[in-house]
Amino acid sequence: MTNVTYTERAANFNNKTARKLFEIIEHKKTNLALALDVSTKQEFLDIADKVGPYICCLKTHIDILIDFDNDLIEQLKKLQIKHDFLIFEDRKFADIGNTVKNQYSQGIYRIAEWADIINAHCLPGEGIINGLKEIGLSLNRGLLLLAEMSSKGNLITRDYTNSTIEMALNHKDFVIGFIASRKIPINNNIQNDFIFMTPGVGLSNKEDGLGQQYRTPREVITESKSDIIIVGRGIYGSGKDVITEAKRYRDAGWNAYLERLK
Ligand code: 5FU
Repeated sequence: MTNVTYTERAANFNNKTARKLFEIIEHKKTNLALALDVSTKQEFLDIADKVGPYICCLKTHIDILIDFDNDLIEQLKKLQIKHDFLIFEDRKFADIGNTVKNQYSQGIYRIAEWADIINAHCLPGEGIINGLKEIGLSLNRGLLLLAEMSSKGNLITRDYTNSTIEMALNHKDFVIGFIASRKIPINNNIQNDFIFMTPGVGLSNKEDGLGQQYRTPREVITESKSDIIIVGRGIYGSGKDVITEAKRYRDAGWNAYLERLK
């Protein structure tokens, strides 16, 4: 089944963050996540405020910021309330359970305190999910597993993807979905119980010269049936007005979804 609405999908989840994400998508009519990979606090907050009305989720790489401080998080939380979006720290945890648990909750970033969603590679084994879950589950956070990547020549194989899905099935309370290029079929339509978020989305370029590969919102949402497009430089990297570009991707993503529903 591919013509299920976002609202209908929300009912498949017990996880509060997943339900909230679908609510926001339907309410704001946007399946666009902004990947805000800029290096100063001022630029970060400025773009987040401008683009906030058009996104369901703001994806961060908090360690890119050269002037990170606790005030940034306070300001970000205010923008989150003002514009109603979830925050996804794209930390890509990839270590043993005990280490990721500390990386998630401690250090200068204290990611668990402000990120609704985080992600992880399953390479180390299931302990990575257990470690993150010890911190995140009671906070109603959600975890995405990296089932596929957008970059050219990445080493993820079909078997690796399948093993990642197996691990997700054991932790449906905390694992809310996947980073993947498509909605990956799982037996008994279980794929509808997971959110699929896809990076490597662009309307102008096909690649970035450093391995990133871009597909259009239509390819990702209509053809590959993913749920959410993640767009970074397509919005803030062209020198054009970020609001205009955000609306362009919002419209392209939503129209691609409506086309899929037909
Ligand atoms: F897991 C992944 C992946 O497979 N590809 C990605 O591009 C994550 N990303 C992130 O999405 C990457 O780290 C960037 O933050 C973002 C894409 O940004 P772009 O500017 O749209 O290329």
